[in-house]
Amino acid sequence: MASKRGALIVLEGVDKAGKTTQCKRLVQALQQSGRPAEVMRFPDRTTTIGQLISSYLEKKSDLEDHTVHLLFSANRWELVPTMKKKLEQGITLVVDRYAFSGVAFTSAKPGFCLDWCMKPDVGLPKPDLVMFLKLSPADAALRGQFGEERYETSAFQKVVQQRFDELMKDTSVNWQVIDASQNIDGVHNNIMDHSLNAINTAQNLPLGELWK
Ligand code: FDM
Repeated sequence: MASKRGALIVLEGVDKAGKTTQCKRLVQALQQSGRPAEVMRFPDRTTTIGQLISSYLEKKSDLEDHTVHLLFSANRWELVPTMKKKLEQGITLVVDRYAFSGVAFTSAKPGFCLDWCMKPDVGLPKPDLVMFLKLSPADAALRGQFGEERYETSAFQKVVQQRFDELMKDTSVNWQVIDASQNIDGVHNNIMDHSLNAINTAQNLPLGELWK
């Protein structure tokens, strides 16, 4: 009998919602309970494509808006063979941002629609669970200043949130909204509950294809 596959779990959310902290906490908790798990993040800045993206985000280079959108997508596609292999080996992947950030951020720019932005990511491995860490702009402001990278302004993040709201209407994706204004442990417990459910369900199902 083939061994059971791992689950593909994605964390999304606006800046300052605590995605990166919660991804690490989740992977640690899964490992401690005897479930193989690894963290991944997009953009993956370590690849050649990732380095182009990183330099763009750090404002060290400029790239045309369509071009950078396609690079973000290519950065996911180049990791797909690795992701599939790990999932087949029974490893649960906890992913910090995925195609949903890709669509929300580019479509927040003038002249871009959701539909065009989604196209390059159609057919990517479909997450078994996408948790959206929701934080009001007021609570985000209490957590300190935005950083220096591109997109880190409250006006842009507001439009990004609206685009995420549009994406969350899609019932073909298993969206769960998490109240990120709770303390770190409270958020973690919520995330752990949803993840254990997803892991149990996913092990008996084939991996899906996103937006197909
Ligand atoms: N981002 C992230 C995009 O614009 N498109 C994408 O496809 C992805 C995955 O890059 F501002 C944006 C979102 C964020 C930045 O920041 C990455 P972090 O701090 O590395 O998550």
